[in-house]
Order: sequence, then structure tokens, then C-alpha cells
Amino acid sequence: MRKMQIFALCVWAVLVLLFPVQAAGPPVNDAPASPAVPSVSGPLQVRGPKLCDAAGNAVQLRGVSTHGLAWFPEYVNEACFRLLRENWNVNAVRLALYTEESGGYCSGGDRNALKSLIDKGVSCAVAQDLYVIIDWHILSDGNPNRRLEDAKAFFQEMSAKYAGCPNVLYEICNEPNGGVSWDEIKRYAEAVTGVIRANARDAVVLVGTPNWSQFVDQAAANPITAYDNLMYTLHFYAATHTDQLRKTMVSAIEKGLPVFVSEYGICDASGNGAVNTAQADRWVRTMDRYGVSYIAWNLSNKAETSAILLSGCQKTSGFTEDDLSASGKWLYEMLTAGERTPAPVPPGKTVPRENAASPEMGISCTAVLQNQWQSDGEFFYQYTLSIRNRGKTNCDSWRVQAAFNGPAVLQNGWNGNYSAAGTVLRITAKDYNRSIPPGGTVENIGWIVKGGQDLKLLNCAGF
Ligand code: IDC
Repeated sequence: MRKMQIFALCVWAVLVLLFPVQAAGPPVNDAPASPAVPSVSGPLQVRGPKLCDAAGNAVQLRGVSTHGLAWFPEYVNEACFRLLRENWNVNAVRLALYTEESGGYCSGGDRNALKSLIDKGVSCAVAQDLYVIIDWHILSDGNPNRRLEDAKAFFQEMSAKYAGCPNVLYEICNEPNGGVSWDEIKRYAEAVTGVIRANARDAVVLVGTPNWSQFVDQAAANPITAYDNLMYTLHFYAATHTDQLRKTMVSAIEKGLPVFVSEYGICDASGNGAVNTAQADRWVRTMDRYGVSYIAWNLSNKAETSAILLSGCQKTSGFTEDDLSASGKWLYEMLTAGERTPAPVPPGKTVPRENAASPEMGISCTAVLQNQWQSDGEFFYQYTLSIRNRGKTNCDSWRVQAAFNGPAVLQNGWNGNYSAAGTVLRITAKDYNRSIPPGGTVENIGWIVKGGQDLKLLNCAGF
């Protein structure tokens, strides 16, 4: 009997050695991804199925989506974003711009007012060191190609404005539905990503998937290859979507698809009905295990279950526990449970003028406002820039991009070649300061721009 057992054990050991258990796809690291903070993590990138910081470490975004900007603009304010970061531990917000629903961007909404809200949302997010997703929120329009030209024009404008701002991610079609095929979405995504990438060369773009952003398996079977730094969205509502959709998500990730949960709720898919916290907790465990980022729907006091505030709450910031709906309480508990280090960096020192090393060039730059003045009713701003080579090899040349919160007109610039377009100023090396040894710094670069009364530098980074 004992001999039989030993024999069986040996056969098993030989089989295991000969045929090790294979993972279903590229290895997925079980270690939790760190929370990303723009001033530390820099511009994000996508590697394999993972969202990574500028240095290539896996990171996770966890945040809250606004409701439709047209309907609930009041929550786009800095105090609110600060509370979300400091007390709720979020590191990302999503700005939902409905396209077709009443008051939407393509259905009679005030386009300039809506774009100002996006600008305000991005500025507040930058000031609070949060990542921010600009969400082209298609819904009843079903097929994103229906508004292809509007989408291209919109993302052309946004990406030109925010090209140098590492906080911004672009979500190009919230939820394709109504039977639109993955091939059609893919065609749309390629066209719109092309527009974005012409301005923001490496920005992360989030692409919706068929059937209200659920069929990530179809994207996994036929992903977009024309561009990198793309992620594919999956949306769930825990009282409707359970184990089956979770399996779809996991199997897409294990095939190597970068999945981003840019919207979810813990109630049913109508955004209303009862919550299912048991399923919601399972979703969170799975998403954490795979380092998937997730953004909760929605930041409003609308009388619906998915709103995180009670409908009686009139505050637009400074919410306390008594102001929260069941969804809000669950979310707060979940986001603040456990230790997640590093905690987001407090603002003050944080205006992300200095970035993590740009992955290609290994440089970081610091731009400092030296002086500002007013003359003949116009506003002038003088900056100095220093560039440091954090890499291990010599930097042969450098290119830096500074992004402002409004148009900046170049008046003067020294120790660099300058070109200004809209809100972006680009500076390239002179022959005499192009080479920076490892650990070395180039200083005394500077410029003066003319701009609006509240012109601010959003960011400065290698491009
Ligand atoms: C819902 C809002 C609701 C609004 C409706 C508009 O919660 O107040 O009246 O949109 O049609 C989604 C969508 C998201 C939905 C949400 C809940 O992306 O816009 O918001 N949901 O239905 N997909 C699945 C659920």
C-alpha cells in the first residue's frame, strides 16, 4: 500500500515537471498596484494589460465620476475635489459630458459652457493632484460613429489644450450600444485616437466596448494595434452584472487586454433599484487583484440609488456621513479601508510642475514663476526652467512642453528654441545646452508669456 502511494507521488511529480501548469496568458501580477499621484507618477502609460506610471510601475486609479456636467455642474469645484482626495482617498475624477441626452454637447447644450466646465474640472484636478478623465458620454446615441465629426473636433480641441498635462486621460465613447459592432467601434476609436495623438503623443485613451461597455472579450479577440497606450472599458452595475461579466473581464485581462472600469455602480443598471454590496465587494476584490482601475457613478444628489449623496443634501463639498446615500457610504468605506500607500501627496508643494522622469528621455523639469506684472491692461508672466537628467545615460537633446490653463503668447525666450501654440509652449535645446550628463542639470532657460489674468502653468514635461 505504502509502495503504491510513493509510486503515485513519483508519477505526479514527473508529470508536474514535464507539464507545468500554464497561465492562460501573460502573467498577471497579484501584488496590488500602487495608487498613482500625478505629481509623483507623471504621465501614465499602458504596458501589457497594466496601467503604469512614467517609470513603468503598475498603478491603479480609483475615483468618482460626475453625473452629466450639464445637469450637475455644481460639484465641479476645488473644495469638492480636495475632499475627495483628502478624505475619500480618490486619485481620479471623471468628467461626464453627455452627447445626446437633453442639454448634451450634440443635442442643444451650450458647448462653450460645457467646455468651460471641463476646463474648470481639469484645473481643479490639477490643483488637487488628481488624474482626470474627459468622458465623451455617448449613451442613447448608441453608435459612436453617429457623432464622429463632433467627437473629432472636440478631442482635437481638448488634446491640443491638454497635450502637456499628464493628469488628463481621454475616454472617447462611454457606452456603445444598440447592436453596434466592435469593428465599427474600432474604426471610430482609430479615427479619434489619431486626432488625439497628433497633439498628445502618448496620452492614455480609454475605448468603450460593445453592449454598454461589457463585451471586452470582443476587444481582446481583436484589439487595436495602430496605437499603444489604449485601454478598453468595462462597466458594471453590481445588482445586475455579476459572476458572468466578472469572468469576461478576467479572461480578457488574462489574454493581455488592458481593461479599465471607467464606470460602475452597486445598484442595478438603471442607476436605481436596490444595492448589492455582496456582489460589489466581489467586484472590488477582483479588480484589486488584477490592478484594474475603477471609477464610481455618480457624484450628485439626484434621487437615484447610484448618486452618492442623499437628495436632501444641498452641499457641493464638505460632505459628512449624514449626507451620504447607501451607495455613498459603501463607496466611502471601501475607498478608505485598509492601508494604501503612498497616500496622495497633499497640495501646496504639489502643483505638478516637476514630473517623474519622462520614460524615453529620463529627464525631469521644474518651471518656476519668477515674476508677473501688468502693463497696459495686459498680463505678463516670467518663468525659469531647469532640466535634470535622471537617467543613467547621457541625454543628447531635450524637448520640453509647458501647458497653461489658457492661451499664452510668447514675448521672449532665452537659452532654448521656442514655439507657442494656443495653451502650449514648446522648448527645444540650443546646441550649447543640448547635452546633459547623467545626474546633470541645465539651468537659466526662461521665457515671458502674455496671457489672461489668471494664467497658470498646469504642467511642464518632456515630450
Ligand atoms: C444615468 C443616470 C440617470 C440619467 C440617465 C440618462 O444615472 O440619472 O437620467 O443616465 O439616460 C450607464 C450610463 C450612465 C447612466 C447609468 C445609470 O453610462 O449614463 O446614468 N448607467 O443608468 N450605463 C449603465 C448604467
